[in-house]
Amino acid sequence: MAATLDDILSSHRTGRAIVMGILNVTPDSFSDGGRFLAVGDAVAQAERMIAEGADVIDIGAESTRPGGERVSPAEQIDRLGGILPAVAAAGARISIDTTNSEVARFALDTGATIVNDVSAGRDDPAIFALAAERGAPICLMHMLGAPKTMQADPHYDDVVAEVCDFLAQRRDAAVAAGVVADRIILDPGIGFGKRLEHNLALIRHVDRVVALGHPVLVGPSRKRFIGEVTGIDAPDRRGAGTLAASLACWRGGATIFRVHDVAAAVQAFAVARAIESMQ
Ligand code: HH2
Repeated sequence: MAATLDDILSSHRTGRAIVMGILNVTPDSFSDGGRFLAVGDAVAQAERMIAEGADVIDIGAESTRPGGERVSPAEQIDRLGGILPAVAAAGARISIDTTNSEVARFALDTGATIVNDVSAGRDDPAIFALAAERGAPICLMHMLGAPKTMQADPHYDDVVAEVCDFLAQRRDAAVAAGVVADRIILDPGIGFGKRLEHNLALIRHVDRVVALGHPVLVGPSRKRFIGEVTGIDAPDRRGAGTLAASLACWRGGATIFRVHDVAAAVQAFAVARAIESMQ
């Protein structure tokens, strides 16, 4: 059974792993860019991920890959227009991966129920008021700088402490704008303005993000740090590394996993959960 909104928002207390399948309606995403731009292809991919056990489908119309170009709200809405209602009609719970309140509003009006904002409300502060008005859960992610420049020369004195401080500040800003604290999800932002050692430290110590008291989402899927550890260049061959990183995060208390390969994640968490339930 796919998770309910309550299951998702209480997952940090229950330990239930929530699998979020990625649907990028973009020409340029680093792993699946250009594959799901047509309505039929996007809906078929969403249906496949639902059948494989996805709890949420995260739909985005703007790539946030390092060096990526911005996409206007009108263009994002145009890309999402035919696809969002069709994916909603297929029975999926949808989160909208955008930093723009107009795009988020359009998505909430046409079938999305969760907002996934990789800028944590910095790109467009009106996104907080929107989430508050609709009672929509919102994911706030850490990013150093912006996608265009974030990998230029990322530096931290203490990456885990700095990411936690940032997330606590953005959480407080969202609450000040009217978002109910229980509806806030936090994400350390794997790959967003981070070198290999920063990504590994955040995964190793994700329990400190969890200690902020919110469900924690992680998105290690197929990312470059897996290639840096293993020497595997092709993103779609980084599935095993994705699972290793996801399971490490789950042991640290993160519970929401944004992945390209839903079937593999569902299988891995079923086994991990069965082991964990033994006395
Ligand atoms: N990563 C990406 C996009 N959105 N959202 C959250 N909350 N956390 C993440 O780690 C995250 C995210 C980047 O991955 P992808 O969508 O596969 O690629 P692209 O940005 O090139 O579309």
